[in-house]
Amino acid sequence: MVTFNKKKFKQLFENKMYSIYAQSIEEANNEQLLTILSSVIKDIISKKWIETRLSCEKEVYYFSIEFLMGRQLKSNLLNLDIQKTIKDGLQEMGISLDDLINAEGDPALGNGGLGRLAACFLDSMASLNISGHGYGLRYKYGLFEQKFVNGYQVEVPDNWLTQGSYIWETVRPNKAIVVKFEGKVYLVEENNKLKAYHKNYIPVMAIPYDIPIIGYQNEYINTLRLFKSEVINRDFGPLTSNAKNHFGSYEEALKYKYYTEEISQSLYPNDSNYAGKLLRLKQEYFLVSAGMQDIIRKYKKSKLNILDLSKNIAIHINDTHPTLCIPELMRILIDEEQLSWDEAWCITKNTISYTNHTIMAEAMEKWPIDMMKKLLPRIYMIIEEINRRYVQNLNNKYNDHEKIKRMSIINHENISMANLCIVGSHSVNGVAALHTDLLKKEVLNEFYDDEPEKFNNKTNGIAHRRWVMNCNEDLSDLITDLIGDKWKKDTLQLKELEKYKNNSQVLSKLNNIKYSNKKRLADFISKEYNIEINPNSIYDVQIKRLHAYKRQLLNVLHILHLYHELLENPNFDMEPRTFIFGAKAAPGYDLAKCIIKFINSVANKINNDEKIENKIKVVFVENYGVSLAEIIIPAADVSEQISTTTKEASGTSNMKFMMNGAITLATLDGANVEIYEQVGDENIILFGLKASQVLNYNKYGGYSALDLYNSNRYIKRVVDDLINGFIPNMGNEGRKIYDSLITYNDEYFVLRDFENYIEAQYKVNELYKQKEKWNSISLVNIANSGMFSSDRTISEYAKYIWFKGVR
Ligand code: 73E
Repeated sequence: MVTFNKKKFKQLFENKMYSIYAQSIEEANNEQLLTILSSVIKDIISKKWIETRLSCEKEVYYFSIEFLMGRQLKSNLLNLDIQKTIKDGLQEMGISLDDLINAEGDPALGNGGLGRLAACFLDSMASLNISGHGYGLRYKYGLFEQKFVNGYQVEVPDNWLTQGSYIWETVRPNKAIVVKFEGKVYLVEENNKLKAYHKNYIPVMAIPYDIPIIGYQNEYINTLRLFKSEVINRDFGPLTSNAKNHFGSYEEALKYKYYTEEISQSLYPNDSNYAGKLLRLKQEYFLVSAGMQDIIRKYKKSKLNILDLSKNIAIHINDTHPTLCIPELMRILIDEEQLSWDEAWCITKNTISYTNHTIMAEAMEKWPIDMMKKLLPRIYMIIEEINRRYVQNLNNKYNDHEKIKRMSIINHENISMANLCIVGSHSVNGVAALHTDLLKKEVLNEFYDDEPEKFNNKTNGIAHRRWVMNCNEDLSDLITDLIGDKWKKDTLQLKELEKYKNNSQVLSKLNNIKYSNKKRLADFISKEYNIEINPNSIYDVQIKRLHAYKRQLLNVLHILHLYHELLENPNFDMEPRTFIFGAKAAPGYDLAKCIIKFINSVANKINNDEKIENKIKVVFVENYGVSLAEIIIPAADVSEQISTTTKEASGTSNMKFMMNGAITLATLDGANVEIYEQVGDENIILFGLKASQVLNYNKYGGYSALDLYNSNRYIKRVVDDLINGFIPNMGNEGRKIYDSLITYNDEYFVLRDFENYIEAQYKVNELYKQKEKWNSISLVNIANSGMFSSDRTISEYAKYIWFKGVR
């Protein structure tokens, strides 16, 4: 696409090296070479980037408190279609492209699925020629780096901006925006209208850092804009008259500097949990206000009518973290654009759409009224008025005081962000069919009954370019050899692969690719962890955040079960297995940390027990993240998707594994249900309680973990291992886990599903013995994974939410 060749590239590269570092290429280290390469690429794309920014189609803005982007170099080269030119050019200068690809840092500005989804969506929007841009925060510290010390998780700060800057970003101080916190709001009547004056606020500067998002071979480049918080004037110059003078003294000045910089200092390390901290609310408003003001400023420059905002712009909020987009847009339209309440409300609702990602009660954001009032006085007034009108409307419809209390945005001492989102947007979607069903029928049922037309499902998807084409090049080439390359832009074409499901030659090629990916991972694990694993063993993988509902505990209890079987009966028939875990626990999540210690201790015992002749190996990779996923997933045979049914809204690693040919071992939870629908009974291994059974237990009780423990000797055997000293080198972690199962009656039904899980695992074992059948199932999974591309997901968002009636 770009008119440029190897010779020109080398010239550009050399010149850049001189102008930036004033040194020869030979003297540069990998970090510098990478900086130069990214800078050359930014030069190449700059014209196209500007052109995309000036496009005049309807624009989408995706607000997310997390973007888990992963490394960018390889993906950018693929999307620009310049890998070969760059690789050869570098080689002639004595530089290895692969070394540079691996030298790139992996920005961890997200916790897990939610942040990674946002990154996949950016990739798909650009690749589908949608003018869709991300707004997020430029955290100085991303998700902590995980280390294991004696099997315990230890958190180390993730100082990812080692150079002070990120190679793909462009800072735009000229586009900085002021965000106002605290102070007092005065309502003054002027010309029969109430006007709001915000005085004595604390101003915080939002500095935009732009990252190009390059579409797949379509010359389309969008922007991820991340804001950094700073003092209002870098030189501490005079403030505007409205702002409180915070630098009366040196001490005050430093306090103010701390106040501002703290906001984008670090990512909250919680996944599916809500902490309720003031700083988090500051982060949320900072993101929202900076982004919203930026959008409106640009919109006004374009001279379009503000009353037509929703025709030209769609704003999407990724979970409730950016909910304040709703009152912030109201504030701008009323206070700054002088629109009436009704006009502003209509525009706001028609512009904003919302995705719900979880039904877990502990993740639901509720902000104390007092906190909101003090931090964001004008925003609080607006929320109050939204609520007053909404409750009035409900009162006209329903004669049920309790119901109205449950539905109102403000109740007791709190503001419910989910309720505000539903009321203030035109679309509410879940992230998998089952999840959306639960929203409609259970969690948000009263809202659904009230406004059914708002609710819809958009099953998640993944960027197949990163998760197959880039991380599994051999598989990608095989697919292209078999069915041509149309699948790269239309993954439903993968279905064509199914005709090879009985073709031994193709299946053998697939097998060889899996084997070489497994070998690559074995080499990596040997080098990094000094553990030797057998590439002919079954690679059984569970990689995701550590959470009780995801049930890594079920997995490790099954490993113990196998271990006992092997010890008791040396002829016990099992294929060699390598169990691979990767998971970070939130630093304050005690039970999760106990489970990490337990898995590490089990690994240590089993890996060093010669009696079992290497039949089982357990590897817990340290510091799991995007880059590790990229080498683990292509090597996986079994994809562990074993959450307690109803708890995992969708899951997305399940889709990545499937596209790479792993066989799913799953409960019928989240998007596993849809994977099952795609492949059918023969090509997935299911177990565990159904959603209706879990809901019944939750509503009516009737489950006793203790009874199960007492009546099932296999259950008793592994549960006792938690406390009887069988696993050495444990503190009281075993006891805590034991209590969660027995004393607190096993909230996530680990023991209830245990036997069924063992049976399912036995099926895995038996199937693997029939290697050709296994490979055939693997192929069928790849062939039916097309619907799980985020291109499909984004097309649906575009068609049914963002461009409804426009395109
Ligand atoms: O099931 C996943 C889902 O695949 C869900 O748990 C996750 O979102 C993924 C993408 O849709 C999720 N993360 C959060 N809530 N749901 C969350 C909550 C609070 C802070 C950070 C993330």
